[in-house]
Amino acid sequence: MITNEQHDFYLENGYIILQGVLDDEDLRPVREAMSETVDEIAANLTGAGRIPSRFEALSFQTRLAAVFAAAGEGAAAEFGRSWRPRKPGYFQIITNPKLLDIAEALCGPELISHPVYNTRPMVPGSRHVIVPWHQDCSYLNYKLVQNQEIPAFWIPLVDVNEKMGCLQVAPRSKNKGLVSFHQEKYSGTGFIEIDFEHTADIEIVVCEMKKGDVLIVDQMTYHRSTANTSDLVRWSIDIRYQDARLPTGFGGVSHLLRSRERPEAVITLDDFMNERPERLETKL
Ligand SMILES: O=C(O)CCC(=O)C(=O)O
Repeated sequence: MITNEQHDFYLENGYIILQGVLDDEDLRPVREAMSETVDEIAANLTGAGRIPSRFEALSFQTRLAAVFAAAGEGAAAEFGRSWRPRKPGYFQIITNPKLLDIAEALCGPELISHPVYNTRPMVPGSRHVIVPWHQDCSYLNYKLVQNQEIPAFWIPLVDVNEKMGCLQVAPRSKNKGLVSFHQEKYSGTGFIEIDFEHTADIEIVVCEMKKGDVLIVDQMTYHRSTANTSDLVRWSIDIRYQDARLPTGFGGVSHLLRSRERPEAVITLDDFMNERPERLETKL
Protein backbone atom coordinates (compact mmCIF):
# COMPACT_ATOMS: atom_id res chain seq x y z
CA MET A 1 0.00 0.00 0.00
CA ILE A 2 3.02 2.30 0.23
CA THR A 3 5.66 2.15 -2.48
CA ASN A 4 9.38 2.62 -1.83
CA GLU A 5 9.16 6.00 -3.57
CA GLN A 6 6.31 7.13 -1.34
CA HIS A 7 8.13 5.87 1.74
CA ASP A 8 11.25 7.81 0.71
CA PHE A 9 9.13 10.94 0.16
CA TYR A 10 7.66 10.52 3.63
CA LEU A 11 11.07 10.05 5.25
CA GLU A 12 12.45 13.11 3.50
CA ASN A 13 9.47 15.46 3.89
CA GLY A 14 7.86 14.21 7.09
CA TYR A 15 4.44 13.75 5.50
CA ILE A 16 2.73 12.11 2.56
CA ILE A 17 -0.77 11.97 1.12
CA LEU A 18 -1.59 8.47 -0.10
CA GLN A 19 -4.46 8.67 -2.55
CA GLY A 20 -7.34 6.21 -2.76
CA VAL A 21 -6.22 3.92 0.06
CA LEU A 22 -9.71 3.34 1.45
CA ASP A 23 -12.91 2.72 -0.46
CA ASP A 24 -16.49 3.50 0.53
CA GLU A 25 -16.87 0.08 2.13
CA ASP A 26 -13.81 0.71 4.35
CA LEU A 27 -15.26 4.05 5.47
CA ARG A 28 -18.90 3.03 5.80
CA PRO A 29 -18.66 1.51 9.34
CA VAL A 30 -16.85 4.51 10.84
CA ARG A 31 -19.20 6.98 9.13
CA GLU A 32 -22.13 5.00 10.52
CA ALA A 33 -20.55 5.02 13.99
CA MET A 34 -20.21 8.80 13.81
CA SER A 35 -23.80 9.15 12.58
CA GLU A 36 -24.90 7.14 15.61
CA THR A 37 -23.02 9.54 17.87
CA VAL A 38 -24.74 12.47 16.15
CA ASP A 39 -28.06 10.71 16.81
CA GLU A 40 -27.17 10.35 20.49
CA ILE A 41 -26.27 14.04 20.76
CA ALA A 42 -29.46 15.10 18.99
CA ALA A 43 -31.52 12.87 21.30
CA ASN A 44 -29.75 14.29 24.35
CA LEU A 45 -30.39 17.88 23.26
CA THR A 46 -34.04 17.32 22.30
CA GLY A 47 -34.57 15.41 25.55
CA ALA A 48 -33.19 18.36 27.47
CA GLY A 49 -35.46 20.72 25.54
CA ARG A 50 -32.48 22.51 24.05
CA ILE A 51 -33.32 21.89 20.38
CA PRO A 52 -36.75 21.61 18.74
CA SER A 53 -35.87 18.81 16.30
CA ARG A 54 -33.35 15.99 15.79
CA PHE A 55 -32.73 17.11 12.19
CA GLU A 56 -32.88 13.48 11.08
CA ALA A 57 -33.47 14.33 7.42
CA LEU A 58 -30.14 16.12 7.09
CA SER A 59 -27.00 14.56 5.64
CA PHE A 60 -23.79 13.36 7.32
CA GLN A 61 -22.13 16.62 6.36
CA THR A 62 -24.85 19.01 7.52
CA ARG A 63 -26.79 17.44 10.40
CA LEU A 64 -24.35 18.02 13.27
CA ALA A 65 -23.90 21.65 12.21
CA ALA A 66 -27.68 22.18 12.32
CA VAL A 67 -27.94 20.47 15.72
CA PHE A 68 -25.19 22.61 17.24
CA ALA A 69 -26.48 25.80 15.61
CA ALA A 70 -29.95 25.16 17.07
CA ALA A 71 -28.50 24.44 20.51
CA GLY A 72 -26.64 27.74 20.44
CA GLU A 73 -23.31 29.07 21.61
CA GLY A 74 -21.17 26.51 23.40
CA ALA A 75 -22.90 23.30 22.22
CA ALA A 76 -20.17 22.45 19.72
CA ALA A 77 -17.51 22.82 22.39
CA GLU A 78 -19.58 20.82 24.85
CA PHE A 79 -20.09 17.80 22.57
CA GLY A 80 -17.93 18.13 19.54
CA ARG A 81 -14.19 18.51 20.14
CA SER A 82 -12.78 15.04 20.07
CA TRP A 83 -14.60 11.73 20.15
CA ARG A 84 -13.16 8.34 21.11
CA PRO A 85 -16.25 6.18 20.87
CA ARG A 86 -16.24 2.46 21.67
CA LYS A 87 -18.23 1.53 18.62
CA PRO A 88 -17.59 -1.36 16.20
CA GLY A 89 -17.20 1.04 13.28
CA TYR A 90 -14.37 2.77 15.04
CA PHE A 91 -12.65 -0.54 15.82
CA GLN A 92 -12.94 -1.48 12.16
CA ILE A 93 -11.15 1.60 10.92
CA ILE A 94 -8.34 1.35 13.51
CA THR A 95 -7.76 -2.29 12.55
CA ASN A 96 -8.32 -1.88 8.80
CA PRO A 97 -5.75 -4.20 7.14
CA LYS A 98 -4.89 -1.61 4.46
CA LEU A 99 -3.93 0.88 7.18
CA LEU A 100 -2.06 -1.78 9.15
CA ASP A 101 -0.04 -2.78 6.06
CA ILE A 102 1.09 0.82 5.69
CA ALA A 103 1.74 1.15 9.42
CA GLU A 104 3.79 -2.05 9.34
CA ALA A 105 5.92 -0.68 6.52
CA LEU A 106 6.66 2.39 8.68
CA CYS A 107 6.84 0.94 12.22
CA GLY A 108 7.53 -2.78 11.84
CA PRO A 109 5.40 -5.86 12.45
CA GLU A 110 4.66 -5.44 16.18
CA LEU A 111 1.98 -2.78 16.03
CA ILE A 112 -0.11 -0.93 18.56
CA SER A 113 -2.47 1.97 18.13
CA HIS A 114 -1.07 4.85 20.15
CA PRO A 115 -3.36 6.05 22.98
CA VAL A 116 -3.80 9.43 21.26
CA TYR A 117 -6.58 9.13 18.69
CA ASN A 118 -9.53 11.33 17.84
CA THR A 119 -12.57 11.87 15.73
CA ARG A 120 -12.87 15.55 14.96
CA PRO A 121 -16.16 16.82 13.65
CA MET A 122 -15.12 20.32 12.66
CA VAL A 123 -18.39 22.20 12.51
CA PRO A 124 -18.46 25.42 10.45
CA GLY A 125 -17.44 28.43 12.47
CA SER A 126 -16.29 26.68 15.63
CA ARG A 127 -12.96 27.86 17.03
CA HIS A 128 -12.22 25.29 19.68
CA VAL A 129 -11.34 22.60 17.10
CA ILE A 130 -8.87 24.65 15.06
CA VAL A 131 -5.53 23.14 15.98
CA PRO A 132 -2.59 25.58 15.72
CA TRP A 133 0.92 24.71 14.48
CA HIS A 134 2.33 21.91 16.59
CA GLN A 135 4.48 18.82 16.55
CA ASP A 136 2.66 15.76 17.89
CA CYS A 137 5.72 14.82 19.97
CA SER A 138 5.26 17.99 22.04
CA TYR A 139 2.18 16.32 23.55
CA LEU A 140 4.29 13.29 24.52
CA ASN A 141 7.20 12.60 26.85
CA TYR A 142 9.77 13.57 24.26
CA LYS A 143 12.71 11.82 25.90
CA LEU A 144 10.87 8.51 25.61
CA VAL A 145 9.67 8.87 22.04
CA GLN A 146 12.25 11.01 20.27
CA ASN A 147 13.87 8.19 18.31
CA GLN A 148 10.68 6.44 17.38
CA GLU A 149 8.35 6.36 14.41
CA ILE A 150 4.87 7.35 15.66
CA PRO A 151 3.15 8.37 12.41
CA ALA A 152 -0.27 9.99 12.62
CA PHE A 153 -2.73 8.76 10.00
CA TRP A 154 -5.16 11.62 9.32
CA ILE A 155 -8.18 10.24 7.53
CA PRO A 156 -10.97 12.45 6.21
CA LEU A 157 -14.40 10.81 6.13
CA VAL A 158 -15.49 13.33 3.48
CA ASP A 159 -13.70 15.28 0.74
CA VAL A 160 -11.84 18.16 2.42
CA ASN A 161 -10.50 21.40 1.04
CA GLU A 162 -8.90 24.57 2.35
CA LYS A 163 -12.26 26.26 2.96
CA MET A 164 -13.24 23.37 5.22
CA GLY A 165 -10.11 23.67 7.35
CA CYS A 166 -8.17 20.71 5.95
CA LEU A 167 -4.75 20.01 7.41
CA GLN A 168 -1.63 22.01 6.52
CA VAL A 169 1.90 20.70 6.93
CA ALA A 170 5.38 22.22 6.78
CA PRO A 171 7.56 19.93 4.64
CA ARG A 172 10.89 18.88 6.17
CA SER A 173 10.12 20.77 9.41
CA LYS A 174 10.80 17.53 11.25
CA ASN A 175 14.50 18.21 10.67
CA LYS A 176 14.36 21.10 13.15
CA GLY A 177 13.94 18.71 16.08
CA LEU A 178 11.61 19.58 18.92
CA VAL A 179 11.09 23.36 18.89
CA SER A 180 9.83 25.60 21.69
CA PHE A 181 6.09 25.82 22.30
CA HIS A 182 3.47 27.15 24.70
CA GLN A 183 -0.15 26.48 25.55
CA GLU A 184 -2.38 28.84 23.56
CA LYS A 185 -5.14 30.80 25.32
CA TYR A 186 -7.41 31.95 22.49
CA SER A 187 -9.31 28.83 21.33
CA GLY A 188 -10.78 27.83 24.66
CA THR A 189 -9.18 24.40 24.30
CA GLY A 190 -5.61 25.17 25.33
CA PHE A 191 -3.81 23.47 22.46
CA ILE A 192 -0.03 23.32 22.38
CA GLU A 193 1.28 25.82 19.84
CA ILE A 194 4.77 26.19 18.40
CA ASP A 195 6.34 29.53 19.35
CA PHE A 196 5.77 32.03 16.58
CA GLU A 197 9.43 32.55 15.63
CA HIS A 198 9.57 28.97 14.29
CA THR A 199 6.55 29.29 11.99
CA ALA A 200 6.76 32.91 10.81
CA ASP A 201 8.43 32.05 7.53
CA ILE A 202 7.82 28.43 6.65
CA GLU A 203 6.81 26.64 3.47
CA ILE A 204 3.24 25.36 3.83
CA VAL A 205 1.48 22.56 1.97
CA VAL A 206 -2.33 22.70 2.10
CA CYS A 207 -3.51 19.08 2.17
CA GLU A 208 -6.76 19.06 0.19
CA MET A 209 -7.89 15.45 0.04
CA LYS A 210 -10.58 13.15 -1.27
CA LYS A 211 -12.52 10.72 0.87
CA GLY A 212 -10.36 7.55 0.88
CA ASP A 213 -7.02 9.38 0.90
CA VAL A 214 -4.77 9.11 3.94
CA LEU A 215 -2.36 11.79 5.13
CA ILE A 216 0.56 10.48 7.16
CA VAL A 217 2.39 12.96 9.38
CA ASP A 218 5.64 12.32 11.24
CA GLN A 219 5.49 13.07 14.97
CA MET A 220 8.06 15.87 14.49
CA THR A 221 6.40 17.56 11.50
CA TYR A 222 4.78 20.95 12.07
CA HIS A 223 1.11 20.77 11.14
CA ARG A 224 -2.15 22.57 11.86
CA SER A 225 -5.74 23.00 10.78
CA THR A 226 -7.50 26.25 9.93
CA ALA A 227 -11.06 27.55 10.24
CA ASN A 228 -13.92 25.77 8.53
CA THR A 229 -15.59 28.59 6.60
CA SER A 230 -17.78 26.26 4.50
CA ASP A 231 -21.35 25.12 5.31
CA LEU A 232 -20.28 21.51 5.76
CA VAL A 233 -18.91 19.51 8.68
CA ARG A 234 -15.28 18.49 8.17
CA TRP A 235 -15.25 14.93 9.46
CA SER A 236 -11.87 13.33 10.12
CA ILE A 237 -10.19 10.84 12.36
CA ASP A 238 -6.57 10.66 13.41
CA ILE A 239 -4.93 7.44 14.53
CA ARG A 240 -1.30 6.89 15.50
CA TYR A 241 0.58 3.65 15.12
CA GLN A 242 3.70 2.56 16.92
CA ASP A 243 6.07 -0.33 17.62
CA ALA A 244 4.35 -2.24 20.45
CA ARG A 245 7.61 -2.82 22.33
CA LEU A 246 8.35 0.86 22.87
CA PRO A 247 6.93 3.41 25.34
CA THR A 248 4.06 5.57 24.12
CA GLY A 249 5.24 8.62 26.06
CA PHE A 250 1.65 9.39 26.96
CA GLY A 251 0.10 6.85 29.29
CA GLY A 252 -3.41 5.60 28.78
CA VAL A 253 -4.62 2.67 26.80
CA SER A 254 -3.08 1.20 23.68
CA HIS A 255 -4.14 -1.83 21.69
CA LEU A 256 -2.04 -4.55 20.10
CA LEU A 257 -3.21 -4.64 16.50
CA ARG A 258 -0.78 -6.94 14.74
CA SER A 259 1.94 -9.17 16.13
CA ARG A 260 4.16 -12.02 15.06
CA GLU A 261 5.56 -12.43 18.56
CA ARG A 262 2.22 -12.56 20.37
CA PRO A 263 -0.55 -13.11 17.82
CA GLU A 264 -2.83 -14.47 20.57
CA ALA A 265 -2.77 -11.06 22.29
CA VAL A 266 -4.03 -9.06 19.29
CA ILE A 267 -7.14 -7.10 20.23
CA THR A 268 -10.56 -8.38 19.25
CA LEU A 269 -13.75 -6.39 18.79
CA ASP A 270 -14.97 -7.83 22.08
CA ASP A 271 -11.83 -6.57 23.88
CA PHE A 272 -12.34 -3.14 22.36
CA MET A 273 -16.03 -2.91 23.20
CA ASN A 274 -15.39 -4.04 26.77
CA GLU A 275 -12.44 -1.70 27.25
CA ARG A 276 -9.95 -4.51 27.78
CA PRO A 277 -6.63 -2.86 27.04
CA GLU A 278 -3.70 -4.77 25.63
CA ARG A 279 -1.45 -2.58 27.68
CA LEU A 280 -2.50 -0.10 30.30
CA GLU A 281 0.28 2.32 31.01
CA THR A 282 0.04 3.76 34.45
CA LYS A 283 3.00 6.03 33.93
CA LEU A 284 4.58 7.61 30.92
O1 LIG B 1 -7.84 17.45 12.61
C1 LIG B 1 -7.34 18.53 12.93
O2 LIG B 1 -7.93 19.58 12.75
C2 LIG B 1 -6.00 18.58 13.55
C3 LIG B 1 -5.36 17.24 13.63
C4 LIG B 1 -4.00 17.28 14.24
O3 LIG B 1 -3.38 18.29 14.33
C5 LIG B 1 -3.41 16.05 14.71
O4 LIG B 1 -4.01 14.98 14.54
O5 LIG B 1 -2.31 16.12 15.30
